[in-house]
Amino acid sequence: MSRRPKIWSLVALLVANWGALGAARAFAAPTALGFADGRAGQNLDGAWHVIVDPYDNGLLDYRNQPRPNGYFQDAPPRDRSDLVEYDFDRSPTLNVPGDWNTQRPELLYYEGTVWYERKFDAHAPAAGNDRQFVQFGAAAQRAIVWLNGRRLGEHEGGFTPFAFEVTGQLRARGNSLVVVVNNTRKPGAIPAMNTDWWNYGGLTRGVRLIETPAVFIRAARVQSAKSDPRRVAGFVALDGARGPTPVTIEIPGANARTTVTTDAVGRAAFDFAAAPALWSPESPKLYDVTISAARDRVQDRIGFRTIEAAGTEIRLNGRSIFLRGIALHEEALGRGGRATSRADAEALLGLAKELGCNFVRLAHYPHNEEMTRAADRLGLLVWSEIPVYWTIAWEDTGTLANARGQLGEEIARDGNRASVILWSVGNETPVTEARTRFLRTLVADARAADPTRLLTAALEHHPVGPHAERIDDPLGADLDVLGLNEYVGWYDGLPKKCDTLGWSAAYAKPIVVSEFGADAKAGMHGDPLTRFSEEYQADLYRRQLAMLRRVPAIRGISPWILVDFRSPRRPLPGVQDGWNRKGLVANDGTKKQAFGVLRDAYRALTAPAPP
Ligand code: GCB
Repeated sequence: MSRRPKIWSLVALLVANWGALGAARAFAAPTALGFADGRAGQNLDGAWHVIVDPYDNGLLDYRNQPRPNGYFQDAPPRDRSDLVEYDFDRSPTLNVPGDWNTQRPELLYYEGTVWYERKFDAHAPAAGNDRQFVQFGAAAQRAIVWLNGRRLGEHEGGFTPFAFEVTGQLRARGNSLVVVVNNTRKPGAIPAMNTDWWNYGGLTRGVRLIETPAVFIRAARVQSAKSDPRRVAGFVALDGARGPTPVTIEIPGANARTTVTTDAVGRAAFDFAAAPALWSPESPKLYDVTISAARDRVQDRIGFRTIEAAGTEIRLNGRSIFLRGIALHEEALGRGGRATSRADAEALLGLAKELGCNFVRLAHYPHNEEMTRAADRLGLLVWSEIPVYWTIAWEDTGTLANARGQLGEEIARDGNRASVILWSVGNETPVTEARTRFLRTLVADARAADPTRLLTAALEHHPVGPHAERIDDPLGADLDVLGLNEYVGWYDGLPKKCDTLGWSAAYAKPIVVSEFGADAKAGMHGDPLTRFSEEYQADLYRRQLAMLRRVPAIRGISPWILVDFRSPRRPLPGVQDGWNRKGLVANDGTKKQAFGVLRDAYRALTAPAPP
């Protein structure tokens, strides 16, 4: 199953000047390796040299023709007469992982191309490790990668990992790794032209060299069987196996193990008896799980739980639950910019815990892996999504391929996280036939890739009377949970509208109110009718919570949003200043009144019933 990225002609790529990366062919699987963190290798994070290249000069000459001697060559002048107009070694640096926007003031609004370069000596691989890969946590939004002047491949989609095999291509000394990253918004991309968040660009997640034996475990899913907490089921996929190969899956802490044999393409499914203590928000128990095959052995910390929808209930480990949630962006508390580290994840999710949450919506794209790993440890259930947001080029086959690629990579990366219970395929996408067809393809993909988790999307709804709204989106028929974003009291009337409004749905399924909210600038005060005051936001939360309590099918909420976040759509001077202020907490950590309103409501939900 050794997969090499499909090599396109550089000419085709460049003629379209990045446009080709939106096309279907981009997804010829520079597939990331599972279990990468535990593998031997070399961390390539830190200071990378960069060249900001708004005209794509490093790829194209003045006639817009591909340059054979582009920046990817990373070659010094041959002699003192040679004309070379770039020099990575003397160029400034940016930190990886990290967005470029918040590392240099002049890059805050930059949308375009930046070249990243790093030189490194390759360590000798550990005994028995014959293959090497370079793995990127994410490059926002698209990237082409070269090692020692040789093109490895490219990737589109700014929030999921990818890898290239580099076996036999590394030198002991002075390797040059060059990545050209571009974050230009495009109508055919995912997301497309318009979002309500910052278009952070760059190598926003870590870069590693990874070593493996010739035959290695590329991917595996080890989770509770769909409705049976006494069985563990999943699959394993080997890379490099020449024939049927035994694979052993062990959960020593639960005294359980099984051995299965892979088929001709290196895959095996398994389903074996095991009775681990179940993972839940109250008791987020994780087990060491070991998988071994041939000379390879990987380990992960995995929790076991079941998740099902039954009628209008969501059942965790067989018991009906209410999701006390909050939505958040992947933006670092206190400094803005992309959250990248374990500490960033724990700061954000720690605030959600303080609020009394058992659930978070990680909006609007796959967050970095530290987030879902921290959610596993902290006991937070997760809604995870891809950036199929607002208007997308629904008829474009390349766009669909891009969305399918991002969804597949997200599920592959986080399939072992007990915290993740919901995959969402779209956010507020206006209903048309083409849109619903597109989203149904994603639903079918997600079900095939992961038959155990629940599927959702933030759906459309319409008024059906002066005091009645209905979720009537046709995609609801295909989902397990109906996501609902509603802005009653902010974009839709004033907060008192909540007092008389009722909600219904065309499907007898659980509803999760995936957004409601109001902007408030921390420290700005007024009466409850004063827009942007803390009092307005707090009053809206009270009325919303009262309205939503009247709808029995609502089985969870994730109000918008935990922390204020940067958005180019929010210019109001002195109030927004480029930030969406719907946070319950300002980016500097200041809590607004509404934080207390929601915390008290969540406390009331978990308080023991009076005798
Ligand atoms: C929405 C979007 C979210 C926005 C929010 C807002 O419906 O899903 O991305 O940030 O509204 O604040 O307007």
